[in-house]
Amino acid sequence: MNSFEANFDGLVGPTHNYAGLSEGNVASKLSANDISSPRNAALQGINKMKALHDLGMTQGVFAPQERPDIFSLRRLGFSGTDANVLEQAYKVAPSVLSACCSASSMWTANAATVSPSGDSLDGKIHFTPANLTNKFHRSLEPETTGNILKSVFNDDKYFNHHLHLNDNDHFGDEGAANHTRLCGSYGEQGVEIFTFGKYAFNASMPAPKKYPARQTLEASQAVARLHGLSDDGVVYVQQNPDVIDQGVFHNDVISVGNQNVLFYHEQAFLNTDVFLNELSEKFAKTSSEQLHFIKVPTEEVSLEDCVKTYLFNTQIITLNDGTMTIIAPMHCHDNPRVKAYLDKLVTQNTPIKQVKYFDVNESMKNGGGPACLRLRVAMTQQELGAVNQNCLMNDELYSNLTAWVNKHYRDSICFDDLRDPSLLVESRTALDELTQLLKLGSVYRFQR
Ligand code: SUG
Repeated sequence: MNSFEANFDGLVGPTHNYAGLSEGNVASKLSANDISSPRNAALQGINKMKALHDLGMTQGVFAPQERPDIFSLRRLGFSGTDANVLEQAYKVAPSVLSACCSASSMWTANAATVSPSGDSLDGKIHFTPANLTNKFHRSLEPETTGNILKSVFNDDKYFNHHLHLNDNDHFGDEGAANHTRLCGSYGEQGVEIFTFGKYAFNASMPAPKKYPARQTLEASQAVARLHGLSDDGVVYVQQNPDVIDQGVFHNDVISVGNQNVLFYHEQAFLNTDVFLNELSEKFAKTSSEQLHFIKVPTEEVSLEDCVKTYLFNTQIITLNDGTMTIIAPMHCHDNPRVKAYLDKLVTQNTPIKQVKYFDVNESMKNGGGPACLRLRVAMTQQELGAVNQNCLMNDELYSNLTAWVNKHYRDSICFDDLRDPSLLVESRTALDELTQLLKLGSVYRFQR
């Protein structure tokens, strides 16, 4: 295969905890203040990466961010030694402390939007880190995300890196969580689907009423401009505001695409017919493959079941034999209606032929399924050759990462642990070692 899709999964960081930080994300709110296991969370993620590698996929590893984010706490007025900073924040602003300790960068679907070289005017792969402005804890991520992306994709002959969009709700951008791409073969021009939650400059247009729309149309348009995408290579579609109000905070909780397949819930979009017509027309200009629109009706799987099981936060991957496999969380297996749907799906006339279930429960409890954990980068062999090879999963990296987690990560964390200065030291020691393992250079502030 000359072109393919690589998945870069976010490694869960050493401070992984449940802080209930994400209004609009049902699982995050439900798990607030539960005790987390950073070690299990990281191992679950690494095991998923290894399993995809074993399936013959190109699998990358994306480093976590430094947390506690002492630099942000100092910026917000806490001072003294690092231990004083943590203690003061714990006493007077516990919510700020939790936010500055979140390991949320593990959900790399939100790290950036990536456009492959087949789509861009200059023939390079484009990366724009997401500004994640809607949630304070996530808005701390883009700068370091940019550093890590530049270190992994470090060759300007092939890769073009942009600055994240302006940090303002008008340009709220959640990266690949609201972006999917249909194509014939991965290396050819495809059609990029940008899903948005609201219009930034027109309050009279439809928008959710209860929960925030995290992505604006204007942000999506800016990313498409930066990436040099042609009008024929882009479709914008608004997410149904009612589903956002029912807990579908990102589009990848309600639809997912791969090559010639779009798998979506019937309530996912506004003006679905107009959207699918435009998509079909544009797709037909780029590929002669037959398009498969797999629509899941509410009567078969309710919206509530989608949000609980993350049926659509699954990865659809193309194996080397050309068939597609769904990578699903165990929650889909354990829900009889969703399991029955998936059992039926693999017998039908679509490219999807099997489902594999994974335990990513530590991530699911914060609203992140298998697809949230990965950033997709469609690329050619040549482009892969220009990637930092130390970040690509193989048997050796798997055992090194497993040993690294077992050496540095705690078994459990609760809110009170976040003020512990030794957690900061442990976390920095671990990340410093990781940057050597992955040969990333000094991507963190504490290293500069
Ligand atoms: O941004 N949860 C993340 C989950 C992101 C899922 N990503 C995608 N759907 N692509 C979020 O809401 C919860 C953190 C906490 O509550 O401790 C959190 O940030």
